[in-house]
Amino acid sequence: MRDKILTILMDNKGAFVSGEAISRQLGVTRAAVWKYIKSFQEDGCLIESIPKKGYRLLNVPDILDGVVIRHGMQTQILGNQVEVHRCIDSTNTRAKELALEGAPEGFLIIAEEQTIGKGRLGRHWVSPPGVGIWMSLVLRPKLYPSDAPKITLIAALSMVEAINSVTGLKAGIKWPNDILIRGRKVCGILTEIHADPDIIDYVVLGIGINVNTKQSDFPEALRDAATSLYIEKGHKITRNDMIRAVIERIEVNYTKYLDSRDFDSVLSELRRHSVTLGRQVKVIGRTEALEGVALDYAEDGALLIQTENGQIQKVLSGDVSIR
Ligand code: BT5
Repeated sequence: MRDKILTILMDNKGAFVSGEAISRQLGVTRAAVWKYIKSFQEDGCLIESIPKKGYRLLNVPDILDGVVIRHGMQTQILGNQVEVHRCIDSTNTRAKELALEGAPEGFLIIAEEQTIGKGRLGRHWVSPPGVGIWMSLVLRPKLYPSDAPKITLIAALSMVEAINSVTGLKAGIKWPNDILIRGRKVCGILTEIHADPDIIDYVVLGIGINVNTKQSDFPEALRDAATSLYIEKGHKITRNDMIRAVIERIEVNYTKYLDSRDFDSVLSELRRHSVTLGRQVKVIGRTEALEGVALDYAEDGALLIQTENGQIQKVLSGDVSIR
């Protein structure tokens, strides 16, 4: 009921809707409608209430909310179901739990705060309350497990596009999973998969974005390496809008790839937004470290490094530092 009433108010944002019309449409008493309106106001919604005219929604606070995110979202599959947490260990952990229980493709889990936010290889992802987007999507692509890294790259491309469309800022991709602005990390992606030998069962696509984080919200050790959209833009960004834009871009790029299986066009976009290619880099992989020039991407999205002796080496995963 809460969600339905909020949807009616948002459909009519800026205009009055009478309590009677809402109660008639939803088959509840006017007293019940009033109770919900009061609770929205307590949550920070600016709602005018005038006798004989009704209720007028003027502003919704930037508290993460499934109804607000889904309102006006242009997607078919992704984000049809949204689970929002005030505080959780990790949205990726929760997404894996839900995926194992059969959650459908597109199920979205978001949290205001994570206590055990995860990076790759057991690293910690700093996820303070109220200022970021910590979210995970359950995906079920019909792909070979070896194609999973492509999902990370498609998400990275979608992130750069969404940041640009919402803020006008130009972000770049540091292969494979970092989004940088002015050389500082604004977003990280953690893709985890569960698969049989020849087919993916599910992918959990975890995305962390520093949105309204102030410099002082970052732990000291991260202050030089991390940034946020707020720091770069100079004003706050509405997280609910940003989430909608990210999900929309992922759906476009993800379904386009799955339908066409044309990864080359993803690669050409990735090249345009890369901050890695053409640079002298050091890559620390699972088993070895390499230094050289990041030449290009291979057709599967791996990184091609030309080492000092002229050899070209293919790196499937690793941490890149730009020299
Ligand atoms: C990543 O790992 O960049 C993947 C981060 C994914 C986070 C999302 S949040 C929603 C979902 N649920 C989760 O539990 N995780 C995902 P990696 O490339 O390993 O980078 C980790 C490193 O980034 C850390 O060791 C720090 O140096 C740095 N770092 C940690 N928190 C950061 C932050 N908030 N902003 C920028 N850098 C950060």
